[in-house]
Amino acid sequence: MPSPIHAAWLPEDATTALATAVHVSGTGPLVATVSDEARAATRLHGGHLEPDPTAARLLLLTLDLARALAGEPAVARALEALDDDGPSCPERYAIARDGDRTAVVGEDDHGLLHGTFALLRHRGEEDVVVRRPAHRSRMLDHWDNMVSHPVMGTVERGYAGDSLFFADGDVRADLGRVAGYARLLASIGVNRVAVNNVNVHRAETELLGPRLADVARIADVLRRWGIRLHLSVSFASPIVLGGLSTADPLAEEVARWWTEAAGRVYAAVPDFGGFVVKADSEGQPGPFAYGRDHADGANVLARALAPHGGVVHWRAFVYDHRQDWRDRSTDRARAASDHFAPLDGRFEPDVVLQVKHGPIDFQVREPVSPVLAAVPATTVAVELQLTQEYTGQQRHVCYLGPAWSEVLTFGLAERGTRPVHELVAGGVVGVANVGTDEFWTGHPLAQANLFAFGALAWDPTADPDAVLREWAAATFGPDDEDVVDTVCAMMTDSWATYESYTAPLGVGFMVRPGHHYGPDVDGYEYTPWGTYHFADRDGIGVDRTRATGTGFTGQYPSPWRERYEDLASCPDELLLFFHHVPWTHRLHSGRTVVQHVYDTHLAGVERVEELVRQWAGLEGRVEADLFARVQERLAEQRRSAQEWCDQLCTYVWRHSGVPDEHGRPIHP
Ligand code: BDP
Repeated sequence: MPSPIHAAWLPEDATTALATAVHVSGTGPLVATVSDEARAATRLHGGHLEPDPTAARLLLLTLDLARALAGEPAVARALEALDDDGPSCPERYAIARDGDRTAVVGEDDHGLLHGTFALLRHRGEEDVVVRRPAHRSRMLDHWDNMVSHPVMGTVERGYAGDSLFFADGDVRADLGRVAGYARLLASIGVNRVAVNNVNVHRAETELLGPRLADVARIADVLRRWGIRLHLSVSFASPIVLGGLSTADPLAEEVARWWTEAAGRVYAAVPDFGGFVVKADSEGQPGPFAYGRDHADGANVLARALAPHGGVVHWRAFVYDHRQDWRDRSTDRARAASDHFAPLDGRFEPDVVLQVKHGPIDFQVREPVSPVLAAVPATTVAVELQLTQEYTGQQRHVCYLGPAWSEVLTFGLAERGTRPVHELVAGGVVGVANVGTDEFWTGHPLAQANLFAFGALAWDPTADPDAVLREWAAATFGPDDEDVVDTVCAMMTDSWATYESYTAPLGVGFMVRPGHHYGPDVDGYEYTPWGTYHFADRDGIGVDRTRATGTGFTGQYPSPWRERYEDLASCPDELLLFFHHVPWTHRLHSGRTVVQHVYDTHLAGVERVEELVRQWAGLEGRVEADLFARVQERLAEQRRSAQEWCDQLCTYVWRHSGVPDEHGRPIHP
């Protein structure tokens, strides 16, 4: 018998807060969803839906209806809290208690849905809470293929089974799993989902044409949970799908084709979110082929969508993956700013420039991408990666909340005072990490990354440790505090642990080419991909300074350009991202680069051994299937961490000839 699907952070007992006399009323389609949630909970646990608001213990209301019930003290408190909170804002909600009565008041039906789930999560410690999303758009991008790719499978960089949406070249007939997924997403506030891969193959171009009715079926499921569907589209669609001879964005017939295509999509999916485009990148077609730039390219799509309220997420991940590794003047880190900074001000208002959080590619440690501050007249979104392509592929525990929090709160602009989350009017986008796996995410503990994505996209100033605890309590507790404590203790520093035994000091990559799992220090070193560390017998690191290197530091506003330029002020964790230094260069920590590698790698392996022991202590206290799955993953993490450690230490020893200060036997 197949295992049941894990309920993640929404187990049945989480819904008991709804199991009382519940009155639901409001305006908007999501009110029906909230009613259904309440009905299911009351059916399971006792309680009932109560038509008379004065007889209800729990009132779930949209603001317009709440005003009429202001005589109820709990409702009055919620309304007061909303008024005190400042200007109205879609999706906002308040939860207030008065005696044994609770009111959830949503600014609109979306707010009511979020408030209802918040009630389930918070289990009512505070008397009054008001929450508004920091960003209107909180989106997940799936890299799902319709037809299984010979190397990538149905989910590119997917480590959690197959696609939830597609199978055998089609949209799945049964979208039951999608409904369960949408409910999970709604519970963490995600409100947009792009269903297909940014690398668009022939099959997926049809989503925009002959397959629209199937797309509409997915959209119907997502809509029930307040989620708008987006599609990744190929820039060459006018040719591939439309049979035109060109996709030149300035050609009239191309503009007409996109306008008609958008019209067809909106006829099938009236609340369609928009297009996601990866153009002129890693083999995808784009405007460069016609001598046009990316503003020309993005604008033609935006003009087609704008009348319907859609947006184009245009990705800034544009670089030459066929560069000559001997030419040290090229630098992949520079590419996005070089391409997009000069275009600032030229984009249509409905273009969202989607920028990966770092200048390279989701490495365990990168500086924040300077593009986020380089296009002030453009709407930007920051792109994070949940799927852990370079951070252990959901085989290693790696809670990314702290990494994302660092990015979102990093003071990139206005002399370090303006954090990234204030620069991204286009919101936060994440590359999704779920699939058909019974635990959704392959590694059960990787569910925390999905949860944290929602939490931080909603409130980027949230404390990632508090988010972790909330997730762990919802998933494993709240009754068994010990389990929650242990899980948190294992995960809180798991990103730092992963960093400690993999590529050091911000240098990045060093992974096996192609699948990107496990160590291969020189795997990419002599390839065109532009991801080098330049190690030789004298030293290691990429000189990206203005003085002697690629000049990348000059793309940052002050104070970062100066801080990164100067060895004396460059933070240790980014040293090798910005500087080429001798092996014996001394870090601010007091250690040499060589010694840093030895120490951190050995400590990293020890920490993973401790993780194995910590988890073993939970046997019998968490579900057996889940226990076994995590245990199996930890064994692999242990093996892999040792492999990383052996390779890195040996490599550094052989290149530098400098032994470990403590004489440990680390270099065969
Ligand atoms: C890289 C992945 C590749 C993606 C690409 C992207 O290796 O599979 O297509 O990013 O973001 O990290 O487009």
